[in-house]
Formats: sequence, structure tokens, C-alpha cells
Amino acid sequence: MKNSLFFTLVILTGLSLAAAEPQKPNVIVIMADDLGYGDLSCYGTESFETPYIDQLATEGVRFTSGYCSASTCTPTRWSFLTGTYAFREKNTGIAAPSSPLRVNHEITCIGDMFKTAGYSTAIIGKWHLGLGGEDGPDWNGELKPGPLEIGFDTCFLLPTTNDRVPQVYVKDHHVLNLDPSDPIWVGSKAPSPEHPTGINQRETLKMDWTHGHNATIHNGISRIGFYTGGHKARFRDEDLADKWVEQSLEFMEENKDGPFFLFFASHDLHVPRIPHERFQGKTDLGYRADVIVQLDWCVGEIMKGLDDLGLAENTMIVFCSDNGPVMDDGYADEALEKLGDHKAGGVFTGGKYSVYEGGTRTPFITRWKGTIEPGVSDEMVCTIDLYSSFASLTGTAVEEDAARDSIDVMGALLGKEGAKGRSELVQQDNGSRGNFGFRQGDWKLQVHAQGKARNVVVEKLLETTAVPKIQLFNLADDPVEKNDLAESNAKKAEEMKARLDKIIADGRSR
Ligand code: NG6
Ligand code: CA
Repeated sequence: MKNSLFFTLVILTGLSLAAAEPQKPNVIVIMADDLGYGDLSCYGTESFETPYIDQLATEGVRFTSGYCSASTCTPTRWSFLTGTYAFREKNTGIAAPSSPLRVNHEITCIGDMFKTAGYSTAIIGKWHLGLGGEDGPDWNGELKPGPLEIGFDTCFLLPTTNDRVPQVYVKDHHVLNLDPSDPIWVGSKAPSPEHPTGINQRETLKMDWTHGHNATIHNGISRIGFYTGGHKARFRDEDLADKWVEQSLEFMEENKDGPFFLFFASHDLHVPRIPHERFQGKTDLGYRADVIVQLDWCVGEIMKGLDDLGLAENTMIVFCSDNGPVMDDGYADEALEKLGDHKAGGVFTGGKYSVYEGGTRTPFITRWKGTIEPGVSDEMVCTIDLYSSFASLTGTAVEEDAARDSIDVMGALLGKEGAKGRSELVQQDNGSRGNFGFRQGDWKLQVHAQGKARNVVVEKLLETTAVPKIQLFNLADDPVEKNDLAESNAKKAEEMKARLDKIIADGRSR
């Protein structure tokens, strides 16, 4: 009798201990590039289909107020990795081809946090956060510091964006397949007058440029910046998506005993939008939508990979974008001409480069088979929150000075009933122009310090328009941000401006 009571107690204590153990599923963050709120069939488009991402949404939570923190790439990625608003630090805007690493490698990033939690970590795909120390990347030597110095065990990168030179993969600390007898040179001026560029050999291009993007030609496409050499290391634009999938499946297989954290940073649908031949013409909308179908295929391959490894029930996937949509971002790929009725930003106004909702409100989906109850959530969540949220899920402490704006919204990410997302969120553009969006509940304040906004109407050529310096909208009945209430509700506008100023001045909001 005594004994059985003893054993019952042991079992019960054991059980309660097990229940208190934090959960450590594998985590895959899939970040699309320039994908707008309306760019998927599960978010309303009828112009083409994205069956795999739709499946992800059906099996998980589809957020209607999911955000990235900035309307360009580098600041969103910077904030995702650091859990801190990018406007707090200098040099967090769009990184140039020869930029040094933009993330201070002494601070604790999301990868470090996962490592502390016992995870194997990898980033595969677009980086665009600079490489190397003060002098920038040493393309022929060690590319350090980089992802491996901020918490990733391994990386397989497109170093910048594919419209920027050079077109080579970086594996861990080196350019892959680099022949030392053909070193890479990267610069901001043409190395000789004969150097083939989008200006002196424009007629040879397979896709013409419209603005910028007229320097060195590779694979029939002229780019931002100049380079020579590294011919054996160069890739074809058409093969990027396949490469990310191949590398990711390999990493998942190698780490199937888990837990692992994979940051799958797709280049789709950034310019130059060059789908693999098998996706060219898949839609009636031209390459911009063809590469969305390609992105959808990638998501499908990752889901299949998880199924094959028996990991679907042990892996949480987060799908998001790095900023809103843009049509002509520098190449003549007919995105605008073939757009038809498609609304890349959904009902929202503005896109990439904008602090209107369309700049940062993007598709956002979480799936964890068997744990997440499928559904749709209106809770406000942001890519910047993944740091604290996964720290909380895995029972990992967040250092006081780290992740200064990352809020634990794991309950909302898991679709738990009654669990709250954020109550407020600061949205920024590329930074430095003093433009902010600030959402508090249904209220949205817009600040354009210079009275100028970019890419307000996505269905037009990229342009700058004059706007009032302060605008106020109520998103509940005005999601398109057309009805400015800054004068009629001046008190609310003032209160929100004061709160925004305080968040900026405080240096942190967590
Ligand atoms: C801009 C580029 C644009 C794109 C963007 C970065 C020009 C004229 N425009 O400067 O094409 O590369 O930078 O995009 O060069 S992002 O999604 O990586 O932020
Ligand atoms: Ca982007």
C-alpha cells in the first residue's frame, strides 16, 4: 500500500514535471520577399493559385493583422534577427553590395537565442545584411563576421539581393566554388570603359532595366554595382529557388533528430523576377506572379520534406513577407502591364517603401500540425515578435538589453482562444526620412516628416506623392486609409503622436 502510494507520487511528480517542460519543436521561418497582402489565393486573389501556401493556411492560423516591421528588406530582417526596431540604429536601411555586416555581432540575436535553447540553426537564401568588418566583404577570403557570428551554425546565402552584384553563393565563410585563379572584384565604378553594362550593351539584355540596375551584366541582366571574376562560382537567376529547397531539405534531413531552426529566406518575388523555366508562363500576369507560384512550390517542397521525415507534427512553420508589394522596381518585366484586376496589396493602400498599411501588413501564417487549432486570427502580430515568442515557447531567457521591441505573442501565434497579440506597433519605411506608421488597436497614425510618401498607389509606376505630415485613420471602417481624421479628432492624433515619440525616445518598448 505504502509502496504503491510512493510510486503513484513518483509518477504524478514526473508527469507534472513533464508538463512544465517547455516545448521545443523545430522552427521554420519562411520569409517571402516583396509579397503583398493580396498576393496569395488564401488572401483573396483570384488571378492565380497558390495551393501549397493555401494548404499551410488551412492547416494553421491565417492572420489578418500580421506585419513585418518595415516596408523594405534590410530593416525588416534586421529587426527579425535582433527583436529591436530598426529605426533605433543607424545603417539599417537597404544594404549596398559591399556593405559590412549591419548587425552588431556582440548583441544576442534570435539565432543565439535558439542556440541557447539547444537548437541547430541555419539561414538559407537571401541575406542582404552585409558581410565582413568595417572594410566590407572580402569576397576572395573569409567572409566574416556574418550569420555564423550572430547565432547561425551554418548558412547558404545569396549575399545581397539578386539585383545587386555579385551573383555567387556564400556557404558559411566563403564564396562557393570560387576558383582562386579568377578572383572576384566588386566596386562602385566600372573597371574599364569596355566593361559590359546595361548602358553600353543594353541591346543584349534578356530583361531591360527601367531605373537604376544598369551596371554589370550577368546572365543577360544588368545589376546594381560592378564586378568581375568568379565565373565558376556564378549562378543562374533561374536556379535560386531550387537551390534554397535543395539546401533546406539537406539541413532538415541532417538535423531530423532536432530541434532545428531554419530561416528560409526566399528571394521571390524580388527583382529581377526570373522564374525557373518550368514556372515561366504559369500565370497570365507575367513573371511577377510566376515567381509567386514558384515560391508556393518551395513551400510545398518544405511541407513534403517534413512529411517524409515524419516531422510535420513536431515543427512550427511561420510564413511571412519582408515588405509589401511593388510593380516596377527597376526592370521591365511587365508586372504592371499584365496586372489585370489583381490587387497585390489586397484592400490596403501603399506597398514597399510606404508606411501605409500595404507596406507592412502582409500574409502571415503559422502551422504546427496537431498543436495549432486551424483558424483565422485578427490578433496583431509582427515578425519582430518571433524572437521573444520563441524564447517563451522554448523556455529561454531574453537578455535585458536584447530584443528591445519584441513582444511575446506566442499564445496568439498558436491560435489559442483569448490569447492577445500586440496592442500597438510602430511601422517604418527604409528609415532616415522620418516616416512612421503607428497602429494602436483600430487607430492608425501616419507621420511623413517631409510631407512625402512613396508608392502610395501600387497599381501605378513607383512615384512620390505629397501627403499631410500627420494623418489619422480608423482602420475598423477605413482600412484603405482614405478618410483622414487628424483634424476632426486632433486630440487622438496628438495622443498617438506623443506615444509614438515616447516609444522612439525610450529606446525600447519591451
Ligand atoms: C532599391 C532598388 C530596388 C530594390 C530595393 C531593395 C533601385 C533604383 N532600386 O534601391 O530595385 O533593390 O532597393 O529592395 O536601385 S529590398 O526588398 O531588398 O529592400
Ligand atoms: Ca523585400
